[in-house]
Amino acid sequence: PQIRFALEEVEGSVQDAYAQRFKALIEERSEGRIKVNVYPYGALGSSAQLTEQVQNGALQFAFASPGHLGSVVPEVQVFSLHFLFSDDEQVNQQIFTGSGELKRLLGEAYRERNLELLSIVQEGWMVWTGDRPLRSPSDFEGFKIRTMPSPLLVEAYQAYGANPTPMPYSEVYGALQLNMIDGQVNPIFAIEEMSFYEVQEVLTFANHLPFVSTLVANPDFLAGLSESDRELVESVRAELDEEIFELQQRFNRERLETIREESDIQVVRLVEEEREVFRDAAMPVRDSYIKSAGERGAVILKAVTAARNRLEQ
Ligand code: 6CS
Repeated sequence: PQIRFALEEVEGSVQDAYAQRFKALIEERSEGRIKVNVYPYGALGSSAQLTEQVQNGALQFAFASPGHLGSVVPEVQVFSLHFLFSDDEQVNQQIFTGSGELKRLLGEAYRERNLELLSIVQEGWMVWTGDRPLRSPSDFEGFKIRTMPSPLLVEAYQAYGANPTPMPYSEVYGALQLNMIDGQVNPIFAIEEMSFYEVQEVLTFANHLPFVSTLVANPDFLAGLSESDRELVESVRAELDEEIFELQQRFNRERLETIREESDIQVVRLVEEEREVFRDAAMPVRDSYIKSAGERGAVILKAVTAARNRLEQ
């Protein structure tokens, strides 16, 4: 069997590290019977196009970030809700990877759209970059921020008073450089490797949302594997959950150092009272989530809240 595995991120990214480890472990443990080819961002198309290619079987594996998937699988926009998840990455890791409800419910929603959800992969806190500090919604007044296209991300920034502007990842650097947008939002490792920090003045940490991607596979491909190959894929996938969680923490820590060495960018960390104002402003988006994701969305929201409360104790 052959696995064509496409990424939404460039070489050196968290997704690339994931895919390289996946390839090494699968090829080694299958003694070369399963071959994995990795395609970094840019080789095969935009995030939306990669998802279509997994759905129609042209690709066997890909990353599909909820920020790009919201109009295909509305339920996945739970990962677009600001301040819903814990402030503690470890707690979120347990919510995402445990045998919990979240993955099971989302898995159903994915399957209905001919996608097999394999893993929920945390890649670090979303950080706002801009030409100014973003300490309160008044700072967002008239601020043109590039977001991923999921409708509820757009709605959250509208609630803060900003002008959200979705565009493909590959166009963000140029748009910042030409001042077509004032800022964007992504984890630190991405801000470093995409060079966004070169054309921005300030990094604002609100820890409002962990960046999450999902590993998806073509369901017919998985069903066509022998039982032992399917078990191999499953065991490697499970093993990588923990390994990549630690790796992303290291990437984000080290690359913040790199950014600080290579630029004089200002770093702002919001205090609790400042975060509170954003949290209040973002609350109505949860109603929109239930409207778009329906009954199952309501159950997902409850399950996340319950898991968070339980794990934070
Ligand atoms: O902002 C984006 O569109 C992208 N950001 C990251 C960190 N990964 C994939 C996603 O497409």
